Amino acid sequence: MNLNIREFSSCSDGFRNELDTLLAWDSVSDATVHTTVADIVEQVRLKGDDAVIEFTNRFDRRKVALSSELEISKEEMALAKGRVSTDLVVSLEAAAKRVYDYHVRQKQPSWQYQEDDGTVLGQKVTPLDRVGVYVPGGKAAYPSSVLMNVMPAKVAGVGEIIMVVPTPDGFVNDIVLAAAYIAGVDRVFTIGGAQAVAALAYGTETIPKVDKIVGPGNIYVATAKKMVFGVVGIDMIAGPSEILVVCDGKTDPDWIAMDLFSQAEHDEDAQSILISPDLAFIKEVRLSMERLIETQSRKNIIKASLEGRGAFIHVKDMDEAMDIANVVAAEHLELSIDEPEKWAEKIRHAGAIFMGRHTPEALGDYCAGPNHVLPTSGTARFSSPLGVYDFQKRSSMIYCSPEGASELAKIASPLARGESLEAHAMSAEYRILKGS
Ligand code: HSO
Ligand code: ZN
Repeated sequence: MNLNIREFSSCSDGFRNELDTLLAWDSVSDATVHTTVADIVEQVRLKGDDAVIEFTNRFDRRKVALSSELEISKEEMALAKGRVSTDLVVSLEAAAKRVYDYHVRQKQPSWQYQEDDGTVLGQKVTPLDRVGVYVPGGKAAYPSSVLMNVMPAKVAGVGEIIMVVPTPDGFVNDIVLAAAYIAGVDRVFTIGGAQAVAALAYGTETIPKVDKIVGPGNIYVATAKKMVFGVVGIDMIAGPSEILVVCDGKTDPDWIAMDLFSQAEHDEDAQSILISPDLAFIKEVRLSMERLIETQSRKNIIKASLEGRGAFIHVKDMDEAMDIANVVAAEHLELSIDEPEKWAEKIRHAGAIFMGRHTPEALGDYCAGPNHVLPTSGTARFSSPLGVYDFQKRSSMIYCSPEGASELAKIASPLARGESLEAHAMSAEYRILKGS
């Protein structure tokens, strides 16, 4: 199949403009969606379960009468797991364990230090009490995402994990429930869309109010998450998946073609880019893609994604490849090159870095251990993969000794008076030890 994928050269005039156009992505700014979502959120906030049931019946074409029908029990989850093939359960369990083991290393303990006069300062780290995990239904229902969202919360010690997953037409995804069971989700509700986000944010008679909502969703879910931010915490607003492969031309072109496909098959808006200093290699990868796409069950999505947002970029050398990779700040960056450790030192912006020729993104998506919930659309410039730290919060701790308080008060008092805050000044001055 002929694939009409853009090709750029970094030395051409206007390359930077072309790159900016290629990378441009407007995530959540649709005004009509905004109005619709605002209405749904408001109704759920005011009417609770009644509104959730009404929207669920309307949007998911269900016939729920009682709110109790919205919950899936632990027993039902276990039964769903029983219906999933043994191979798949074994893989889910192995992946869950690896993801858990990786995230355990991220857990941050409380810390403190003592000053010479006995004053103790520190930070107390506490897991969130209750978290909501949004799992999309339909075409992007990924059991692997259940593991990736839930395991770090588990490691952090979150008190209760509530999962919401829409079941359009009543269709329940057994693999998603099996993953939830394996990951240790506490409660599951079959609701989705903006109504699920609002229910988690404000709580209803049936759906418990959570402290933070994580997990990917469509534009309605993303808009609702933005809207309830502040009432609850949210993880991030994820854009379409992206991969940037940097290859020196020495990897099998079929491997690179399939790595690019693996992102492109997610959806038509996904972005797959190859950067190489080897023009002949770019040609070979193009040929591999044109041959291999015929074998792909999702070839229409792959084609649309590659032709819409994909690109080949020819660069003069590896230094320039790294510079461009930093501009792209891709969600996934594959360094399919010699000495990836050396080159990775130059990378400042990427959600996840896949090192060497034997580390395709797909392994990270499922089971290597690191999280696959990653910053997209260039947000790797300022944000990080989902992790245990997203489910922990910190409180400052200050414990003054009498001597310490006395010395601090001498610093605080003039500062307070400088701000004309007399009560502050006096509160501090009361602690100054007599004769000091
Ligand atoms: N690549 C996706 C995650 C995923 N892949 C789930 C397969 N399943 C995140 O960008
Ligand atoms: Zn993926």
